[in-house]
Amino acid sequence: MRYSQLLLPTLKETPAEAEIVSHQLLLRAGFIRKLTAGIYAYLPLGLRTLRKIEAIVREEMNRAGAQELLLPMVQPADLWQESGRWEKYGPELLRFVDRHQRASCLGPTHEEVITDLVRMNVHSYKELPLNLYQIQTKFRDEIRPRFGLMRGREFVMKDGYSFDADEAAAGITYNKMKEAYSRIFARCGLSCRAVEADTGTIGGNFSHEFMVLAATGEDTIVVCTACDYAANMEKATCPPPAPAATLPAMLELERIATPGQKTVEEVTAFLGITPDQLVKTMIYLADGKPVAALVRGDHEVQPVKLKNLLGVVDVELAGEDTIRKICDLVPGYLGPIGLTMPVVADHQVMVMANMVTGANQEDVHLKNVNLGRDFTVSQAGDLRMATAVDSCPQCHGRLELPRGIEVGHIFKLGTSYSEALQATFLDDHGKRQPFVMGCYGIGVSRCIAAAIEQNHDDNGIIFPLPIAPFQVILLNLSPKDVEISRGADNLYEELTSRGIDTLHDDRNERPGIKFKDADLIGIPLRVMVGKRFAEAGEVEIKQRASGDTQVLPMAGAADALVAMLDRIMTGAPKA
Ligand code: 9G3
Repeated sequence: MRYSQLLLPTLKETPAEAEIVSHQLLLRAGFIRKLTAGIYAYLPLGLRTLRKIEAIVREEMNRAGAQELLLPMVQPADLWQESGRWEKYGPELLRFVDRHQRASCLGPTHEEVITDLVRMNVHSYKELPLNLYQIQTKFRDEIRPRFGLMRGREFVMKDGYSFDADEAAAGITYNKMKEAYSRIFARCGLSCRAVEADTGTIGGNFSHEFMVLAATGEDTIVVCTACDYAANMEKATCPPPAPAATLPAMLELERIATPGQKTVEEVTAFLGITPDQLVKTMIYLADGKPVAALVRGDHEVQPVKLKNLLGVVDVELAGEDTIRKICDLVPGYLGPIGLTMPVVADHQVMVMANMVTGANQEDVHLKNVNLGRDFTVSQAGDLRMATAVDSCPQCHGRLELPRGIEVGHIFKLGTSYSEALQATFLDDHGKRQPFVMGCYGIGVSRCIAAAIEQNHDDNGIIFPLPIAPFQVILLNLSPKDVEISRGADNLYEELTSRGIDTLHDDRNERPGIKFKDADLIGIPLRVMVGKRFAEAGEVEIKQRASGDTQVLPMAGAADALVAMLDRIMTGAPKA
């Protein structure tokens, strides 16, 4: 490809609306352009990168025995009414009616569609196991799309769905997918970790997320330094405390004036206590109804754990005006005594004695509050975020809490969809059974952003070779010089004939511009043809990732580049 004919509108300045580095660099490097909120066009280099990731996904999915199909983007409401999800989703599900007034939606995922297809076309256990996938544009009407390809409204997903005769077979399929995912992300040059994850709204009870470790990741994961334990913070279990041998004697309840002291820091400093002697009362609206959640002063509520414990669909922290108007309470001085709403407590609170809490009165706290005597709880459980001082629930080793970008999520679905849609097959005893399903997603477009978050420097993107839009960028540093240009053209022809993806920067621009653009778009290998070629018949090769450069005769350049590419690729996980 010749740069002079390419639509590659690089930018010097960072667009203001781009907050994270991958969004900034994708815009500056001319890979994407925004059409409207959360919806992007892929320009030629963006598309080449997308296609390279798709190719790796396809190879590994096919190797794992899955077969590719393509499902419609527009879906009829009646399948979602049959599964009971039509009412379950809010405005994130983009609904519309067609010209015949048929209720429809743009596909955010395809469980209903694929289950309908299989119930119509698969009838016997002899046809199982069946693993179907597609790579397709999804639409989810995010309320606040941002971060470019990281959280768009329209995005490319590989979504796979498996159908097995029983749980055991479904478990084998799940593990095959887990292995395939690890290979996919490794081959994409992404440092990725599979972590136990909450299943969210999809149902089922078992899932893993694939997290690309990056400081700008939206998720926090809990990783053990001593064993293979790894879980999303929403799922990571905090072991219940060892029951205290003997609880200290209950002291007399005391009211204490704490004027203007609201936060944990203020109250502990004011009273000369440590956070683990304080109990925080956090008020949430669980499916709209107020609930008080109690955690120790040095802990934080994990909302997904609270949601799962309460068995509700949605929990959100009550704002100050809700606390005042609806609950008739005082933010900053909340406590568990005398509440009319249900009170749930984290395990750690259940073993505390003589705790400090708010008094549910402005400027007042209580000392020596004791469970049982002064208040009761309706439920106790693991409600809190894990911390770096907790020990691993699996081996008691030391934990780390890195941030990650979710690029994949696989689920054991069980029979929730096959039962809802009466999708059954005849088993080997001629008995009708619901398919045991699994579903497997990869955010293909999000992988581009994740790769950049994990591989960049101040000069721009540093693409892992397997997903780079080109393998080599060839710079003609003296486009006005006929001999040097001929040298560059010949090398370009030779590299291309050797099957090397080469971008030939033949523009009438001075070298500095070409160096900056080459670094910005992050092509792994740069080869320069300039004065050195005219004087000594030599070219210079520079590696984007390491910065290593070498000079060698034009004659051996193509062989050397082929060898370097093989070395880098063999360094990468096998194809
Ligand atoms: C919706 C909307 C948003 C959604 C869903 C449905 C997420 C929804 C979960 C999944 C589960 C798996 C197959 C590929 C892997 C992920 N957001 N999910 O079901 F209507 Cl608006 O999509 N689906």
